Amino acid sequence: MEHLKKDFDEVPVVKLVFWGASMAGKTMALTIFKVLKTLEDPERVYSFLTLEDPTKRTLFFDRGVFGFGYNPLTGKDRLKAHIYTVPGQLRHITQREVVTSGVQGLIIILDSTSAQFEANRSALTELTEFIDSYGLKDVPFVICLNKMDLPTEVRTPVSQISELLVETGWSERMRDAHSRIIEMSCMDAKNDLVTLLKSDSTSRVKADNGRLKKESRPETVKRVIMPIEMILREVLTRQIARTN
Ligand SMILES: Nc1nc2c(ncn2[C@@H]2O[C@H](COP(=O)(O)OP(=O)(O)O)[C@@H](O)[C@H]2O)c(=O)[nH]1
Ligand SMILES: [Mg+2]
Repeated sequence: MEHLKKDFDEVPVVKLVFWGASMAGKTMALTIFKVLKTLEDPERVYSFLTLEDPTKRTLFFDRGVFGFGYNPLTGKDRLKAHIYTVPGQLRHITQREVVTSGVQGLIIILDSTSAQFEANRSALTELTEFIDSYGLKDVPFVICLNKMDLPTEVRTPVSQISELLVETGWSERMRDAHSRIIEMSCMDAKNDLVTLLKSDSTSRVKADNGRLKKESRPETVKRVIMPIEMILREVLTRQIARTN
C-alpha cells in the first residue's frame, strides 16, 4: 500500500469508501457515524456533505471528513478520514470510478431485502472489476449486511448471502480468519440514537462538558460504526508494519 497522503496540516489522510447497491443504506450508515461523532467529539467533524436527487438517491457522492487521535500539544489530529459513499444506481458508474480512485479501505453494504438480491450481485461484481482494473486488490474491506430489522419473510437468508459471496469470489478474498459478515440495521441504530437523545436521563449519557459518553453508545450504533473503526485500524496497522 502507498504511504498515506498528508493534508495541508501535515496530517495523514485515509480515504474510505462505502460501496453497495442503490438504497442499501450507505448514506444512512455514514450519517449515523457523523451524528455520533458530532455528539461525542464535535470539533473533529470537519465537513459533511450529502448530495441527493429528489427521490433521495445519492446524486454524486456523500463525503464526511473526521479527525481521530487529537493531540492537544500539537493541536493536530493523528489521522483524518475522508469517508465517501458511491452513488449506487447503475447509470452512475463513472462517478463510482472517480470516487473509488485512491481508496484505502472499502466498506461494502449489502441490502438484506430479498428484492435487492440481484442488485447486491451487480454491486459485488462491479467492485471486483474495479479492483482488477485499478490494482486495488490489497485494499482492506469489510462486508456488512444491512436492514436486519426487517421481518425474515422479506429478507434474503444470511446463508444465501454467503453463497453469493462465494459465487462472486468475495469469500475467497476474505482470507483473514477474523473477517465475517457484519449484520446490522441502520434503522435500529437511528431509532436508538433518537431515543437516547430524548431520554430525560441525559446526565447519565452525557459528560459534564455536554458530550455523549462513549459508554452510552447503543449496541445497534456500535454495530453500524464498527466497520469504519475496523477498517481504519487495519489501514493503520498496515502503515505501521510498512514503516517498521
Ligand atoms: N428497514 C430499514 N431501512 C433502511 C435501513 N437502512 C437504510 N434504510 C432505508 O433504505 C433507504 C435507502 O437508504 P440510503 O442510506 O439512502 O441508501 P444508499 O442509497 O445506499 O445511500 C432509505 O429509505 C432508508 O431509510 C435499515 O437498516 N433498515
Ligand atoms: Mg446514498
